[in-house]
Amino acid sequence: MSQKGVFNLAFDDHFLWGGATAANQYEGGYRDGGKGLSTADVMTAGAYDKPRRVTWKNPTTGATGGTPMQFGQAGRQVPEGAEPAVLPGEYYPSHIATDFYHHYQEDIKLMSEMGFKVFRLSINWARIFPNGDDEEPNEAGLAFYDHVFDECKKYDIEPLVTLSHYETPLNLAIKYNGWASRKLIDFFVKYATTVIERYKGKVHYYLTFNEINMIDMSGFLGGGIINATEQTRAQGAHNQFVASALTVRAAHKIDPDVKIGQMLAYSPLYALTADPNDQLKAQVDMQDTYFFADVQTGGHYPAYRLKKYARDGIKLDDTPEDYELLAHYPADFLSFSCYGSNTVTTHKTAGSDAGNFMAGVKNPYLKTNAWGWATDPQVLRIALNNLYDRYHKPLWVVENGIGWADELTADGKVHDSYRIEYLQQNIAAMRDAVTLDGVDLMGYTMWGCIDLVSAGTGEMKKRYGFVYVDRDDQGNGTLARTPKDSFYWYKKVIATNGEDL
Ligand code: BGP
Repeated sequence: MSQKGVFNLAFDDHFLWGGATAANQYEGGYRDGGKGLSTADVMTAGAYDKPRRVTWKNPTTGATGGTPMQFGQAGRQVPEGAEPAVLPGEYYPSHIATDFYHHYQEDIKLMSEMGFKVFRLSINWARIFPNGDDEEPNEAGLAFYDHVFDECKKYDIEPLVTLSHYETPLNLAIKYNGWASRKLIDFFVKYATTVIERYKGKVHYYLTFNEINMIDMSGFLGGGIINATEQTRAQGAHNQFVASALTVRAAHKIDPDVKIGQMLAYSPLYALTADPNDQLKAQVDMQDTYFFADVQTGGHYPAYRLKKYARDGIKLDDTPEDYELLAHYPADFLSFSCYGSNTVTTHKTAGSDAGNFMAGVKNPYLKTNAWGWATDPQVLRIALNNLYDRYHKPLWVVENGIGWADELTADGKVHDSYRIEYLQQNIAAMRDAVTLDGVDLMGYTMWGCIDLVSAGTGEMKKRYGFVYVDRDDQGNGTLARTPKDSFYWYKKVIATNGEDL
C-alpha cells in the first residue's frame, strides 16, 4: 500500500455505494414472461410471532395444507407424498411483492437520484429456466434483465447480481429434493454460464448463493430441500460449494473482468460474560458460520467440520475432483450480510433460553427493534476485522439495515430518524474499519433500499427502504413510491463519500 493509502481517512473514489434487493421479495410478476414457480412462490406470509408456511397439495389424495417453516430444525417442510404448491385463496407475498417487474425504470431512476454507484439485485432462476432443468433458456426472462441492466447503464450504476437468493425453481425442489441432489450442480452451472455470457460487458459482479449458510438453518429456503436432515443439508452445502467453484472457473473464462463473490450471513457472537465457558461457546458456535467461508473463500474443508461429520455419521457423496475445484476456484471476494451481533452464554439468564445451544440471549448494552434484532453500533468494524484477518480477501457489505414499521404521515412523508441513526452508526464503524484498520472493502449496499417483502416473516410491515412503497400485509395499496427522510440523508452520504454522516 502506498503512503497515501495508509494515511487515507476516507473511502476511496471507487467505493461502491448503493442498495440491495432480491427478486422474490421485490420483483413480483411471478408468472409474467414465462417465469416458472420458485420455492418462494409457495410460501405464505407469517408475522413476528407466526412463522411463514410452505403450502402443499397431495396429488393423489387432493389433501391440501400448510407447514410452518422450521428455522434451525431439521425435518420435512411438507408431509410425505405431498408437493409444495400454489393454492387458490392463499396470499403469497412474492407474487406481486413491490412490483419491480413493472416499476424498474422508476426505481432505478430513484436510485440514481440518491447517487447509487451499485444496485444489488438477484436474477430469478425460474425466469431464465422456468423448470430449472429445461434444455433451453427462456428468452423473455433473459430480455427482462437486459432491460434492467440497460437502465442501470443509463445512470452509470453497476449491477451486483445474486444468482440464487432463496428462489430455487420449484420443480427442482419437487423432482430432486433441491440441492440435496448433485444434479443441481449441473443445472446451476448451466444457468450461471447462460447469464454470465448473455450479460458480458453489462455485469461485472456476481454472488453465487445468498447467505449460503442459510441452508443449515432452513434447507427449504437456502436449498429447496423438502426432506431436510443433517445429511441432506450437508450434501446440499457441498453441492453449492462445488457449483460455486465451477461458476468461478467458467466466469473467468467467459469474461476475465467478471468477479464472483461468496455471500455469507455474518453476525459476530459475543460471550455474555468473561467466564471461559462463555468465551469458548462463542468461539465454537462461530464455526457454524465460518465453515461456509472456510470452504467457499478459503478453498478447503476445515478440520472442525470434518470432525463434526465423523461424529454425526454424515457421509458426503463427493469426488476427489470436487476438492481440487474447491482449492483452485475459491470466490474472488467475500460479501456478507450483517444487521447486528448475537450474544451467547452457558448460564441461565432471565428472559432467555440459555442452555439451548442455538439460542442467543439479550445483550444489556444493545437496543433491539420490534422484531427483536439487536442493533450494534460497532458491529461492522468488528465483523470486517474478523473476516479480513481470517481470509485476507476483498470484502463487501452487501446487506445492512434496520426493519421498522414505518408510517406515511399526514404530510405525505416518512420521518425515519431511527433508520438514519442506525445507518450513521453502522457506516461510521465501517469507515473506521477501512480508514483506521486498513480493511479492503469494495462497497456497501444497504438492504431493501426500496421497500420490499421481509424474507423471514413475509410481512410488508417490516420495512427497510429509503423509499416507501404503498402496499400492506393484505396485498392492498397503489404501489406508489415515496422517498423517506433517509433518502435525502443517504444522498448526502454518497455525495460526500461517507464523510458527512
Ligand atoms: C437476509 C436476507 C434478505 C433479507 C434480510 C432481512 O437474511 O438475505 O433476503 O430479507 O435478511 O431479513 P428479514 O427480511 O427477515 O427482515
